[in-house]
Amino acid sequence: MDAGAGAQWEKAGALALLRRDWNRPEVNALYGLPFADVMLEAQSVHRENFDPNHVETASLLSIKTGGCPEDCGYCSQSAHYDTGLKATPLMDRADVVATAQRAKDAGATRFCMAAAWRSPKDRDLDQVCDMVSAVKSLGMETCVTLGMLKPEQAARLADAGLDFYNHNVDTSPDFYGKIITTRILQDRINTLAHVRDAGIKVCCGGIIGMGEGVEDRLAMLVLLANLPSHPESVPINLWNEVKAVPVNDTADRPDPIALVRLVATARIMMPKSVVRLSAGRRHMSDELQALCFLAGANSIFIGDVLLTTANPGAERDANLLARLGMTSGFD
Ligand code: SAM
Ligand code: DTB
Ligand code: SF4
Repeated sequence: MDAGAGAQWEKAGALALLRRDWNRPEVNALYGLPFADVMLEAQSVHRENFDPNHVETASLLSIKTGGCPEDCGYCSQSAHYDTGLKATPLMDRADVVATAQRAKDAGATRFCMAAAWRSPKDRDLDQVCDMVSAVKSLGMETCVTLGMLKPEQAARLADAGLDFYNHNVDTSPDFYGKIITTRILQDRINTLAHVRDAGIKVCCGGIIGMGEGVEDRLAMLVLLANLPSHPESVPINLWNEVKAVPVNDTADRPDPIALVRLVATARIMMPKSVVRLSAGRRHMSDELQALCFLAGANSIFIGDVLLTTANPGAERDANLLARLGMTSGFD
């Protein structure tokens, strides 16, 4: 490792500092280190902050599917594209709770409820708050992702006992307008601030493989790591194909080594955040996932489906974690 990288490690390793002043050149340099060096740094940071042999297991449920007024160019649920997805209304609380119980029995410790809304209506929020309280009483961590929130809506979710709110920045500031035109990045940042102010933990990350460059991926990490506080959870999604959405025209499956480098860089920049290898694991070999865990990824979604697209089944995941000697909610 060269002296410059060593200096960065000193800073990243001094955890009290939790740096939020990352700049692009130093992040480019970290990302571009020889593979063994960036991996060593990432693993060192990881071991200082987490059990490196443990992976968190979360489960997703789409509680309100499709018909979304936003035009996110990657998403099956946007009403702007003819993706063939059947829209369904907000689920009943009893069905959500039964699904959460099954997810818990199958090894999930966190239950994330997602709705295809630009922002929730107040009457919808009443129902979601009831779902949050009920799922929490099963002994699971709760997460919801409902689109943009007003400060009072975030406060109501906090009162219901919500643990995490997922709201992704999705990509770099420069690339944002190429994939979404119905909102701006600042809208996302405003909601993240309302969530924080309400005392809810933040889950915030993005998607790769939409045609963005490595520069965009690193700019996204800089954006995340320079937020007023690091998100407690950072999901890194590999774009899961959806037919008839604009991203098909630009999508480009990232080099697997580039994905591992990105995970390692995220781990170094946000040492105390849980980094989730989120959507797209069905496209990853066991070996690639193992490298991502070595690089500091320590959370996955389990179950056959994410929201509307496929995920590796529990059998494959449990088998992989067992071969790696990793503990999880499967145990
Ligand atoms: N409507 C809310 C929102 O956008 O915040 C919540 C649901 S939305 C489906 C949650 C996240 O899923 C998006 O921010 C995006 O990062 C991710 N996502 C959506 N479609 C995806 C896809 N095809 N592949 C990977 N990630 C995807
Ligand atoms: C996140 O970052 N990934 C999850 C969760 N947050 C809500 C969603 C992944 C969705 C993948 C596409 C689908 O299944 O529709
Ligand atoms: Fe709607 Fe969320 Fe899909 Fe965008 S990502 S279209 S906001 S459901």
